[in-house]
Amino acid sequence: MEQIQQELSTKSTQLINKENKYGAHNYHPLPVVLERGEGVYVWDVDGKKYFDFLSAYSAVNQGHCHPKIVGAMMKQAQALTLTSRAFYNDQLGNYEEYITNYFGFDKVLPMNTGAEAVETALKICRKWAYEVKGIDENQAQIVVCENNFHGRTTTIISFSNDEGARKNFGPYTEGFIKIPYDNLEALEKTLASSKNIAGFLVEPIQGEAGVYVPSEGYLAKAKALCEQYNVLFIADEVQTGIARTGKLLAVHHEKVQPDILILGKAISGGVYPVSAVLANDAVMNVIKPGQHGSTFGGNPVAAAVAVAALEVVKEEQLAENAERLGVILRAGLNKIAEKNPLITLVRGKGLLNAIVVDSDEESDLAWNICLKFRDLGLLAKPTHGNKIRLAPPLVITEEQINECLSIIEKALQAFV
Ligand code: IF1
Repeated sequence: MEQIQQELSTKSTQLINKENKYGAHNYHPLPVVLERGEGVYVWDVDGKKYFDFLSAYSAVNQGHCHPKIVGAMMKQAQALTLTSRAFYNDQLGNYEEYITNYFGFDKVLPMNTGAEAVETALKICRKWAYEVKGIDENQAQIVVCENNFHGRTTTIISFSNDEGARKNFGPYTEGFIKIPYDNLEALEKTLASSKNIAGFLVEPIQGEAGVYVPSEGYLAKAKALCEQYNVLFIADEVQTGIARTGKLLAVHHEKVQPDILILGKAISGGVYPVSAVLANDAVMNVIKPGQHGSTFGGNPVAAAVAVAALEVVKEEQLAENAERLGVILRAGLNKIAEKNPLITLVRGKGLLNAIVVDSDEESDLAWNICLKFRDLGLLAKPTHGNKIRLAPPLVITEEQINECLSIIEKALQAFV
């Protein structure tokens, strides 16, 4: 473990060292120890206040510890937390009706984490391929994009091209074809190449890869190609969904309705693990009793929390806020970039943004910039070396955006 920054308090250092001693080393967190969150702010164990510009990777879109969502969790947690799906409960049906109407699908299959929802979507797609499209058993292929991030299970990392995510986790799951992102020619060529193509799994914006926004029209044309070749268009909106990019879903920027929609993270406002797979009956009804599920999937607390979290998105017009403030944030970042050569690119949609800093991917410049952000009261983290994701909770105000732009400008000055 590298030398922890000197300026950390004894309390922080002790807690970091405890994690290092007793916890698996599967993360490399920024050296800050948090103990409280409220709205756009988090506080460390020494009482220092920060703007949260990561939002737990777009899970706390509604702001930390939103009172309505926490209230829904506490109320349900004192009534009934878990029955398993061996029995019915009084929360699930209402949630299922609410979320299917909310996103415009016939049915939802409730799960817990984003990766579980992605796995669920892949299983539904394959089953549909054999039982509806008529592909020969075990021959189904699903098209995915290079530089994808869909989670950390063995099947999902099997189609990752990030060596760090897949090395020495083999043998890998078969049945996936990788094509370049934002490349319709490659997609059409692949769809036309075989009768065994079952689905196309895509992030409407590639988050982990560094907030890659595809060309205008890519998603709509990709969906049209999938229709033409009878292939399911599967949108992974775990990170881009729930108002993050300025629309309820990122695919809504192009008026696309996926065949399978994958949601997670901010469905619960970061209060509880909730994920969901939505589809219409022609696809979802391939799943019969006993063929898929999970102990906590659709539990009463998750159902109550998710309804509250989705209500907040509409009540507080979070998509509209993200759209408006994203424009202001990117304009401010571009203004800083005009004077500071360190920023080579600003990109994003709504309040899912990133700056690319002038260094190669191996450099620790972005990491050091994030340490400086931290010292000035803003928390962000690099993604893939030289990109810094800037994604505050969607409840942020214009005044707070401007305050954060000043912090970002001041921090970057220290590196020129
Ligand atoms: C971590 C990354 C982001 C996701 C998309 C599925 C999942 C994710 C588009 C799986 C999860 C999280 C995982 C989290 C950090 C974060 C992340 F850096 F790992 F890649 F956001 F970009 N589809 N993304 O972004 O959902 O199983 O995690 O609930 O620390 O691994 P999950």
